[in-house]
Amino acid sequence: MHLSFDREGHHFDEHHALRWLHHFGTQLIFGHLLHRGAHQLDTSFCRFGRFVFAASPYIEGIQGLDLRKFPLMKNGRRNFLRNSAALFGGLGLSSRAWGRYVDWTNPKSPKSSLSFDGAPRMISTWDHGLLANAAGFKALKRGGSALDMIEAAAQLVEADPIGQSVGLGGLPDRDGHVTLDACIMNHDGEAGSVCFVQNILHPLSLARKVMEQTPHVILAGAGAEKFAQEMGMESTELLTEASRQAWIEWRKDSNYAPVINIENHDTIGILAMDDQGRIAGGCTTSGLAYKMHGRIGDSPIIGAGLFVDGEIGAATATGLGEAVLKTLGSFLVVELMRQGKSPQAACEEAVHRIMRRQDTSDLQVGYCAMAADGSMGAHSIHEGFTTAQSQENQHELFHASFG
Ligand code: SD4
Repeated sequence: MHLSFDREGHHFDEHHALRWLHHFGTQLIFGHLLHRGAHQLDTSFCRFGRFVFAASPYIEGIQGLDLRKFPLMKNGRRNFLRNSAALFGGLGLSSRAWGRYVDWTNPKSPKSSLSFDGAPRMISTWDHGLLANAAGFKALKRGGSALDMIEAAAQLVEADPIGQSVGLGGLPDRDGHVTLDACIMNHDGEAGSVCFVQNILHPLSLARKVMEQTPHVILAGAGAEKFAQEMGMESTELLTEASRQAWIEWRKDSNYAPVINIENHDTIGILAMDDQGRIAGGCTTSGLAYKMHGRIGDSPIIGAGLFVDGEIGAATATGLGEAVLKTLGSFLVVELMRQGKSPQAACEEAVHRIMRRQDTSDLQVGYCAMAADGSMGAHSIHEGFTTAQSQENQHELFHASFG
């Protein structure tokens, strides 16, 4: 498959126009442009956003809609954020008017308002988790399982050319290659993973095929790509012009220094519980920008970037993969839950394990977890890590506790 892009790396066929509408609706829904925190869907703007979001599937066939002409989106994400903030400011809406801010670092702030009642739920890393969770719930509505929720959520973010840390449009390694890592696990502890794969639009789906259709757990590099071809997955150019330009700029100094919390938008780790109480998890990323060619992070490593034990719970990680790998972080979180810790306490302990062992002043790691009773938690080394927590009609963005 060949995709074409404009100068900013945007691809505007109907599919992508549709995703932009989803995106726009979601921006309006959650108002996360204005400040970090959680927002409930109870203002008229949010209702309008929900309308846009809900309506977008019905205009799936639109031809040639060029959202670049839409004033809020004219000059890419940063200006979209700025313009949106200006618009909302001009309308006299303060960030408080959007809803409730939940700050886990303040003991007086309410914790997640999601209490277990047998209802399906999701938790995903970073702001893009909100949109991903919504796609996950759509998959559930179509009769899908927790695994289908994970795959649908991941696919949405993987196909987004704007995000430069997952799938299409991901920032390349130092040699200019976009290389992807992803894994998936189900309730029964079955696992599949692909690492160091190129030209695959949906690496998490490929990981699922490894899990379901091979006797193996991990396929890497050319072997994984060959398997993708056998599975009918087309080869896709993932390096957008925007990411290529960023790489060219980086090469002037060639200074390898991972920027943490970049644009508050990073690798996506997703945990889902379906209506039968089955937990599944997935993690997908283009890894750290300008890494050495061949570098594999924590995200595709079972137990590091992701771990699921249907009886106990699940955890996923984001941040500097090397630190997560050395402590097998997600496995650690689940094992701490097995010992009786809440998801929140387990994430805190796993973060502290890293902090006790190395200087973390320039290093971010965040964990989020879901226990088998549906409770959730998240914690990171530094401020800035957000998680999206969702039930069917309730999506909230949480600013994780840290330190
Ligand atoms: C990696 N853990 O490749 C990934 C990157 C990431 O937030 O999650 N960044 O190391």
